[in-house]
Amino acid sequence: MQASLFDTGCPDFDPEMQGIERIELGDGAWVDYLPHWLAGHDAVYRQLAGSADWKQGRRLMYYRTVDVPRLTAAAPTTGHCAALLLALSATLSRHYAVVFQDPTLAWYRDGRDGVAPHGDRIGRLCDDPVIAIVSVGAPRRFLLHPLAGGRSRMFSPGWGDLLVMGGSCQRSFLHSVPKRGHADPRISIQFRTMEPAGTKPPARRGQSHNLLPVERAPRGLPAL
Ligand SMILES: O=C(O)CCC(=O)C(=O)O
Ligand SMILES: [Mn+2]
Repeated sequence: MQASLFDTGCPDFDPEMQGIERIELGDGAWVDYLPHWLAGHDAVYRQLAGSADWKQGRRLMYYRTVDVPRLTAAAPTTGHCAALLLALSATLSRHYAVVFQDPTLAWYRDGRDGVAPHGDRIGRLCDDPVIAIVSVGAPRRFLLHPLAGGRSRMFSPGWGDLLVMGGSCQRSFLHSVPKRGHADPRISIQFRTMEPAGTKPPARRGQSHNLLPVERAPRGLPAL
C-alpha cells in the first residue's frame, strides 16, 4: 500500500498472521483472534465511511417497516481500499484454504446501531464455513450465544482486529452486536466462504442477504 493513498497511517498487515490464537468454543465451533492485525485501520475507516455505497436496509417489525439499525455496503472494487481488501482476502484464503466471496461491510455509527443474534446464511449452504471479520474504528461488543444454552462468549473487535468464526459456529452458535448506551463508530469488513455454485439468492425482500432469521434465540437476550 502506498502512504499517499491515505491521509495518515498507511495500512499494513502481517501476511504470516503471526500470533493468531484459536479459541475452541465446544461442539466443533471455534474462533480465531488476532488483535491489531490491520495497522492504519483508522485511515481505512475514514476511507470506507466516506466512499462506500452505503445502503439503509428496511425490515418489517410488528406491522411497521423500520430502518435496520446499521448501514451495509458491498466492499468497493475501485478506489483506495480496493487493493487492500483484495490483499486481505488473498491472505485469508491462503491461511484457511478457502475461497472467499467479495467482502461486505457493516457500519455501526453509534450505540443505537447493532445486529440481533443470528447465524449467517452461508451456514446453511456449506459445511463449516469460515467467516473472517476485520474491524476498523472503535471496538464493539461481539457476542457468541451457544444454541445449546449456557453463557455467551464476548469479544471486543475493533482497532484493526481480526476475528474469524469457523467449524460448526454457524450451526451451534448465534452471533450478535448488541446495542449500547454509548459506542464510537466501527466498520466490520466481512469475508465469507464462497457460496456453492447454483445457490439461489434468498426469497425474502428487505432482509440482509447475509443473515438468517433467528430460529431459536437463546433466552434472556436483548431484542434488537
Ligand atoms: O459486526 C460484525 O462484525 C458482525 C456482523 C454480522 O454478523 C453480519 O453482518 O452478519
Ligand atoms: Mn453475521
